[in-house]
Amino acid sequence: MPHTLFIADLHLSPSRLDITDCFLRFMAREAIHADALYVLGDLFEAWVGDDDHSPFHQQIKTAFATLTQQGVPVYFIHGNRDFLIGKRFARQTGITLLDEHTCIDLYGTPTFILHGDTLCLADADYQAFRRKVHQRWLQQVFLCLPLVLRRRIAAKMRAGSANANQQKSSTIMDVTPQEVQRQLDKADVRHMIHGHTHRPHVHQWRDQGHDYQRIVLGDWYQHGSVLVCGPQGCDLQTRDFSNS
Ligand code: LP5
Ligand code: MN
Repeated sequence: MPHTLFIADLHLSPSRLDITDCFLRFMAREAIHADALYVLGDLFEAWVGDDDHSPFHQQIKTAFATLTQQGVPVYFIHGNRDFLIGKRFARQTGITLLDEHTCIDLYGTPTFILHGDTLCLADADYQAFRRKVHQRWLQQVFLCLPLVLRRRIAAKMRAGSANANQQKSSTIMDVTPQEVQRQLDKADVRHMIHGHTHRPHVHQWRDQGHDYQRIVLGDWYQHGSVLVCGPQGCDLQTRDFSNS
């Protein structure tokens, strides 16, 4: 059966080899049979530049390169942890980097795909942080710093973020419904797929006589989260970390 796979928010790091193993199994045994694989951001816990060639990153890059060399197209949308993944990474792995907001034809259904952070407008502190770190000049300056310093800054940001998140309500950290509708209307589509909020769910609603659907991918923390879409629709599934 033809099918396309979507994943997001794996937050891969050497400190969680259970997640890494599950991901590598997924790539070798499942993704290989798909029409395409879409990674909707936050593949890595933090990405500080394409020149970070640690053995861990090399292993992940090899998994993508193997998949694309075998003819499975891989598309990637940046998340808030790995927005510095660049052209060099894309060249080395054969993946295609997509715009932060992209419309695809999913077996005849126009579908809007994104990481999901731009939907969280109630989180004003995050949106201000995002505007800062998305400035091109600041990114260029950051990328000129020595790797060890970049890693240290990223760790500080991660700690600052974890700390800030403890003070935020769950409503603030979820999507803003009006923004979901606004982005769908702007793109003139009724289906959306995203990650970021770590609240896996298939939302369905009706507005002005039209049916809408928003699928939220889960994060890979206690288990993997994989969306399998085919001509008949989409199925949000989980993958066990301990399956060998
Ligand atoms: O990521 P997560 O799930 O914890 O929370 C996100 C938002 N947080 C972030 C920050 C990232 O986690 C940090 C990633 C580092 C990337 C690599 C470095 C690249 C640097 C490039 C520089 C040009 O995105 C969080 C949201 C949450 O999602 C839910 O939507 O709430 O937003 C924040 O936490 C933002 C805070 O509210 C304010 C910022 C705190 C950061 C403190 C920075 C201190 C850095 C000092 C450096 C010298
Ligand atoms: Mn995210």
